[in-house]
Amino acid sequence: MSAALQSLEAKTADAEQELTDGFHLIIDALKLNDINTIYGVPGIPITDFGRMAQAAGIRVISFRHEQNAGNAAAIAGFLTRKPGVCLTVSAPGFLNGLTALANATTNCFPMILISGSSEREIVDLQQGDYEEMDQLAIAKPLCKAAFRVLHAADIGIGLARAIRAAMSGRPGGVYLDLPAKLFGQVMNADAGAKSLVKVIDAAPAQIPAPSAVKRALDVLKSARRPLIILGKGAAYAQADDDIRALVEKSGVPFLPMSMAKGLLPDLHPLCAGAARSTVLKEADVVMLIGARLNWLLSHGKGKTWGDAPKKFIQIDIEPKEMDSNVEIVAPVVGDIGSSVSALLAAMGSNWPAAPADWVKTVSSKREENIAKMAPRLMNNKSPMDYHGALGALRTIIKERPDAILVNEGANTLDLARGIIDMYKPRKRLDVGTWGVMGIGMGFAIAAAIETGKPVLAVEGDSAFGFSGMEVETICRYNLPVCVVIFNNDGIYRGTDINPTGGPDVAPTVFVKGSRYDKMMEAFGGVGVNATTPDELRRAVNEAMDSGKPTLINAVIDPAAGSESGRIGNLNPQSALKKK
Ligand SMILES: Cc1ncc(C[n+]2csc(CCOP(=O)(O)OP(=O)(O)O)c2C)c(N)n1
Ligand SMILES: [Mg+2]
Repeated sequence: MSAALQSLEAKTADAEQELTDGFHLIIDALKLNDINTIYGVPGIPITDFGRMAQAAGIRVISFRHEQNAGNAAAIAGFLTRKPGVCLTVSAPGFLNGLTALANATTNCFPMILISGSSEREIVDLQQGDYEEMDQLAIAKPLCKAAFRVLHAADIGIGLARAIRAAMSGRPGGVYLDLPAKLFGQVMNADAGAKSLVKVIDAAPAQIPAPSAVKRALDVLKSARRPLIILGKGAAYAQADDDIRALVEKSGVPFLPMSMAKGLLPDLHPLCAGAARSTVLKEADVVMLIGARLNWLLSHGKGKTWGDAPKKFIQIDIEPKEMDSNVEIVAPVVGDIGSSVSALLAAMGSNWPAAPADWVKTVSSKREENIAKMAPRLMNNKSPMDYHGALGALRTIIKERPDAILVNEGANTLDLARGIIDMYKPRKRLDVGTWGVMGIGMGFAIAAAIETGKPVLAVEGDSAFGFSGMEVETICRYNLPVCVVIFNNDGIYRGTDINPTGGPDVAPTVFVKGSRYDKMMEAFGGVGVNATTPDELRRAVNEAMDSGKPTLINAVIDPAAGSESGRIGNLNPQSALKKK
């Protein structure tokens, strides 16, 4: 062989070794940005990608339905302040993930939905490709940003844009469309490595203007009945020490929204959680920290807010949030961490304590309400009512404040929120802004994976049904998740009847006497049927001690609940007489 030919062969071999492709570039780009877990469901065109990602050391958690994988990614984003990634196949898998993406955006959780997609040439001519769908166009209105990558050389930039969009400003969901052809595209390995981007300072601090801080403090100082409302934005910010310092330095009673519970302990002397209606009605100055005046706060007006004139101070990273429902007299636009620390600094060392008579009014009301509830929580009825069962779970969380509580349902949600005190930040994960059913198992799985802490999922029997098949996933990964199903035979109550007397049951009623615990046993987990608070307490403690996947069927009196839990007033009423 001639020397020239030999050298040509060597060069060709080198060149082959120095190729990379779409599969590897996506994996390298994720790892470069410390994204080490993917939640998803395999299939064309992303099956091999999942295998390669696992081989490269990324944890790939496979679900039974993309909506649950998407919810897992979303709550991973909330817990870690890094975008959670959900990976799906094209059209139907993408659509299954989309509800979670939209929900993440509504709740301001950073998440990236990555979906494989079919051949652009065929999709765009609508020639009927395998799983044909213009996914980018469909995702766009439901998330913060949507991108498609067509060339391997753009993977680095594509992922960088997705990460920045998900995390910066108000966080939210991002869609990243990866057509099948992209995965196999090859390019020079060196050029590929150089094309990757490590995102620097993905959520840059947004410092509030000093004049805005001063204005806010002037309003707060003028208050006779001040109130601080903490939203899940405040929990997301992980500025726990400063938020606590702000509350304590000001001496102002605080009301935590559902997922902000535990930011300061619910038993803190300034917590107004058990005096909610009093403080909303009577406060004259309300400082919102990472909380929006949406339906959950009755839009800041109407009966809930009483007749006393109100002034609102609002701290939010999104300027458009200001004046969205009522006038905000002191907008503070900035990230929560920077804003709270600026407020603290500007308060100085001799900030006057909040008016003592107001603080006393709030704490008396709170003690009165807590005392009223106490005996109901100790009842040992069988079948259980909500209060008896939740009384048991409340003690368990008190003894295990590090456990994460996932919660969905109607009565099961509203009563658990009020009854189970939280002691630490970001330990309560629930249905959020939309009140969506179906977050349960996805949230529970991601909470266990991201934090390593035990998880207690308190689920209405209807709520559980939306993601129930994932108990197999919980068993497969042997996660320390204890699911308690409040089984009252249906939605709100199990007692409705079909007025026609026909064979179909009423639309809100399920099979009576169901044994959800047997589902868990089918996959090798522990199943328990609990009929009294004592049995329930014992079973949950055992599950939390052992860390074994457990499902407890808690038998609840079908007549115990009320229509829509606490929000029955939102149901439209017929003006016609009931027939
Ligand atoms: C995706 C979705 N579908 C439907 C609803 C309407 N919905 C609200 S609560 C609920 C279930 C309530 O029943 P359950 O979980 O058993 O709780 P319970 O009140 O019986 O304790 C439903 C279906 C919803 N919120 N989200
Ligand atoms: Mg129910």
